[in-house]
Amino acid sequence: MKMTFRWFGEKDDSISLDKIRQIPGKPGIVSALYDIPAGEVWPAERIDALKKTVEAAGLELEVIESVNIHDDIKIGLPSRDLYIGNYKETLRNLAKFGIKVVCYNFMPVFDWTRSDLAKELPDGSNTMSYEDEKVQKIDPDRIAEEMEAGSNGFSLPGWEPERLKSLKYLFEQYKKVDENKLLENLGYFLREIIPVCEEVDIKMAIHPDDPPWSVFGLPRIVTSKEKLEKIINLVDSPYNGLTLCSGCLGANPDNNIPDIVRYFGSKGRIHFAHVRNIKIHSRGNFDETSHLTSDGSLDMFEIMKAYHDVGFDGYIRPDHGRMIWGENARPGYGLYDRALGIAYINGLWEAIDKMKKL
Ligand code: DNO
Repeated sequence: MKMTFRWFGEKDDSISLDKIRQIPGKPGIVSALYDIPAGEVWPAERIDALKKTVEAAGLELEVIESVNIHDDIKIGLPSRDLYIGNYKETLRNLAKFGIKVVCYNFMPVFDWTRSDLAKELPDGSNTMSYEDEKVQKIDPDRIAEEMEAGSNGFSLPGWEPERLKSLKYLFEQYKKVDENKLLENLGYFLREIIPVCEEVDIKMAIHPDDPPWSVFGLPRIVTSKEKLEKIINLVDSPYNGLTLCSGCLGANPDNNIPDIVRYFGSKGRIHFAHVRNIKIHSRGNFDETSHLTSDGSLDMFEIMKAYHDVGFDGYIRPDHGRMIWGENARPGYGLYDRALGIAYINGLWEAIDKMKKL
């Protein structure tokens, strides 16, 4: 596995590359051009500049999270062809700078959703939390404001203001899109772009829906093993793969994460692993926790063992962490708890590796 760490760029991250370089094992960087609206081409010069900044700090950039998909593609409007054309051009530009994996999601309108971005835990740390009843009661028009209000002044990935300007219009458009239609539209998109990915050697890695059930009545199609299977079968190519996020899928206790890792890992379809632990209080209600097995509901040893057993050699990163030791950072993306997560994941991996050789 190749360890990485998500970074939001020089202007919009409280954590410098110099600090990331000191994390044990020196992880690679996962980043994006966060200011470019979904649907637009990423200019080569901007990608070049990002790559040079990362490399000047002695680090590598091979994974992009995310190149977001324009809603017209998800809805299946005639204008999708223009946006798919732009996506292909972005992929070609990224390939020129050695990008190997592109993470993306296919969630209608909103990316991930939480009811609280800084819930205080008994130990004084704070974390992101999800209560289904609270979320489903929020007027969708107001959810963007609520997320922004709790974001410590940082922009939140997937909640870029320009995406949220036309909420009413988008909700209207999605009335015509059920799960089957959304899957069909994903198939259309993948059939167009995967040949380009094969040509330029970039692997696509779809991220699960977070949470893995419908929010505000919008359709969701990346929520379970069965649905992931449908997605990888839309185009049978190793370039059509997954970002396997343990905390997203694991929020539904019906999803057995080690089994899902083994199944898709042995098919060579997991290109990017997000390792996150969560504590499920009851169905639909959970807090994000430290990565440690004993702090959450997921067995991180079993998850890492599954990755090891299938010979996982893709990219991996610690996912959201809590805010600890007084850090003021983008919710989920502080330095300390994620660095602890890396040390823990590496520790599990080394132990699993060496125990097998005894
Ligand atoms: C939030 C992230 C998501 C994720 C996208 C992938 O912290 O998990 O924004 O990056 O859904 O496209």
